[in-house]
Amino acid sequence: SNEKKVTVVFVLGGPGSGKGTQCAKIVQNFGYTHLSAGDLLRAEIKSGSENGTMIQNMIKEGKIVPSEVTVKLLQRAMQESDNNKFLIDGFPRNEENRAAFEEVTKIVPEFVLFFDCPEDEMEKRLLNRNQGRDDDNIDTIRKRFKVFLESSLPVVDYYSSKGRVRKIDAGKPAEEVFEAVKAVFTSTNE
Ligand code: UP5
Ligand code: MG
Repeated sequence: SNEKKVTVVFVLGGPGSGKGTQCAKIVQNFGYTHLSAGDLLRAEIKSGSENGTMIQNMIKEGKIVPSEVTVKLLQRAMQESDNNKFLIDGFPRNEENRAAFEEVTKIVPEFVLFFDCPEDEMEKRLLNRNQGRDDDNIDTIRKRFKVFLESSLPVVDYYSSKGRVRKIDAGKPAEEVFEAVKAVFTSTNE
């Protein structure tokens, strides 16, 4: 039902910082359900929804889809799940996203896992990914980096000022990054 008590961790970091990779490991070890906002939006395009073309165009330009759309997808995914622990990956991406999620769901995140990675490393990873994503070309990648710096980092700063951010050095090999992630999820004073 709507009244289900849930635990949410926001997983933030630049494009290619390793959010999806690390979330898969967290799922295996800590019993969370992984909800990638980007994956939900890409599934919405594929499903042929009336918003599909708008979403596709925004992703191609590295722009942030209106909160109304993304919050609904996240809320539906949480309601349809039997779990009550969620990793929300790649959301909120701007102040509007953050405020809308809070207003609609009344959920406050337990903490924010922030993957801090140098831009040249992220660029290298994205150009090597080769999974046919429309936005993994150098023009769109540059736009994604710009939006991340201008719109998404301020959200990290907001949670930082509330003492909610757990920052991870994400420029290392995935297994080493996960050692630091594990320490966050096993520490008692979250
Ligand atoms: N890789 C991962 N970790 C590595 C490591 N430690 N060392 C070496 N390589 C590593 O990783 C990227 C690549 O790097 C992979 O090939 C991986 O094997 C390798 P991944 O784990 O996929 O990184 P991730 O941070 O998830 O990168 P992603 O590209 O998914 O991040 P974005 O934030 O750009 O993408 P997302 O899907 O979240 O959003 C895409 C677009 O959707 C946005 O630009 C926006 O237009 C739209 N969107 C919204 O509008 N609103 C939302 O709320 C969400 C998305
Ligand atoms: Mg991802």
